[in-house]
Amino acid sequence: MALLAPLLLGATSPAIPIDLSQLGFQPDDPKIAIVTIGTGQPREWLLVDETGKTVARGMTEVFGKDAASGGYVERIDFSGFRTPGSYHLASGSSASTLFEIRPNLYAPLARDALAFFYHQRAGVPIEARIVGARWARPAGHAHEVAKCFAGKDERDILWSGCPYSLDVTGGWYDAGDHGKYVVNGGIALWTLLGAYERNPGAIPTTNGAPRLLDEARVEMEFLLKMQVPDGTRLSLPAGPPKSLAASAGWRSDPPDFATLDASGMAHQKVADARWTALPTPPSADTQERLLYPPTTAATLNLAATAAQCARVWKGVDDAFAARCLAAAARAYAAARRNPQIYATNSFTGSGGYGDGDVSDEFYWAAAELFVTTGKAEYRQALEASPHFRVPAGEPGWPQTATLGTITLTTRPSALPAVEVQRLRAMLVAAADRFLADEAGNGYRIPLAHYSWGSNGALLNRAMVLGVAGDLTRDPKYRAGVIDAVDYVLGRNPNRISYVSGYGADSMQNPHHRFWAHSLDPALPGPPPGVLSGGANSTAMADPVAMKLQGKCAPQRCWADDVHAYALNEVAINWNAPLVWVAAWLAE
Ligand code: 9MR
Repeated sequence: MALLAPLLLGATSPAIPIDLSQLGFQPDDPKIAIVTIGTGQPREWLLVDETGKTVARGMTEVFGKDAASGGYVERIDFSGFRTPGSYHLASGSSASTLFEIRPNLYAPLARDALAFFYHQRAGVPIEARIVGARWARPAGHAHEVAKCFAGKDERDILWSGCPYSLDVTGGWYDAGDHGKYVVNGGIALWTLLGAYERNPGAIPTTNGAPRLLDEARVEMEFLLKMQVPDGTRLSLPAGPPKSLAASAGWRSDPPDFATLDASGMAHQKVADARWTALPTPPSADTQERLLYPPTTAATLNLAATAAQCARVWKGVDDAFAARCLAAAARAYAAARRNPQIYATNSFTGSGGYGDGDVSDEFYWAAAELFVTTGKAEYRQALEASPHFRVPAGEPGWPQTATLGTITLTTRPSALPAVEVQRLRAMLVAAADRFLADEAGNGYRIPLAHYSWGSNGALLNRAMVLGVAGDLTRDPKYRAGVIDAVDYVLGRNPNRISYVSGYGADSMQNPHHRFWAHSLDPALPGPPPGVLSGGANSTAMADPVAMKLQGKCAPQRCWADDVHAYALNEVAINWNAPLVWVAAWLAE
């Protein structure tokens, strides 16, 4: 006690922190903390309760020099200690802040992570009675009737537009910007609906906050509005990009335009004609809103989620389910008719979400449609897809095959049991590969690369680990999910909880046009439960990231700065797996 007192009170030189989840730990879960002042030899650690009594002790495990964090890493594993209470860890001159061991840690996180989607809603006021006065705001883009982009784009490509306007009011803003993108809306919606399909009671909401299904419906209704009316012929770049060089990817010059039947396709996005300044509350956006050309990828995002909608709302709202099914079938047929209409990276004012390989979107849509309808047409298509055989990978907006495989392996369908078993083994193998990545970094997380939205990637991996846990009942997958969530909540070399409002030191200044308190004190910071994109050492596009480039170890390439859009933006496709994973952990 006497020995530890100075550390606790900070009476001497400040102790070097011990990094751990700032939310704490559940009694029966693994409990890992990281010490970064290394001697090369295992050292004693102490777990100390609030009265100063040492309640557990052990020796650190030396990992050593860690390229991912740039530090010298030792681990404290106190998983065996299960008594609820408040504690801190100490080892040599290192100490942690106070943290809790207690049951039922994750339900509030799941609820707040879901509330993010309500905050991001377009077209409706965000009400004080639900979010509190601080985060209430008037509706943004309340009557969004948009025309198609027409004229010359940034690369001097001439677009002829379309003969209609669409009322696309509603849905969720994608991120810190006010774009509404069908690619990305799709995966985010699928993930929320997946949490619901897995456990309809997963997230009990309180205080009038929207229920999971009601929140998901907001985006589904929007995606349906983005569908091209029947009988529409449009001039679109059709076919593969002119340069097939892999390095050029979807950024290469588009192919020649052709006039084709675009009925049933989905527009890629509706967004501002020009980037708006920071901050711009949604209701203060005066930019023209435009529909951007339909793409095969967007069309398949609509087909997949509308097919999922058709089974989720069956028995809940049959008319809506039927509307979804019809839209899904139309979208899928439109994508088959126009299989190579890719987004071009040539419009300012919004993000690209360009994807030059839609084979995975085709597989995903076919899988969702097959599980919903049992139709042979969809079964043949998914079985003929390479994604039915190749190893499953990390889900993401450009890589949606694993979403289809999750649906095929966790929802009842007419797929033969032997195929379901084979696909389950494929998913479990993917989970095992993610777990294998833990050995490669000192903080022991199931991730090996830190690109734009790395926290979202990590949580998508955690979702796959959760599915593997469901399929196998092997506790190692829950341990992997905890590793991922602990990292996001503070067990990282930035010593930050990347989830606003969760932990003593949490993200405060996301790249967001409304939660931009650091730019305008009249605006709020982020509400609780919002996930920062996270460390990014590979696509350091923003001015803050550029300054860090070459100077940070991958996990440290991050800053809590409103201008750091490549490091500290928030997005629906990143918060969605946070919802999924927190709900899974809360069970
Ligand atoms: O999440 C997207 C990431 O994978 C891309 O590398 C990046 C650059 O194209 O764009 C990210 O998505 C952004 C989108 O384009 C616009 N809204 C904000 C998104 C998150 O930063």
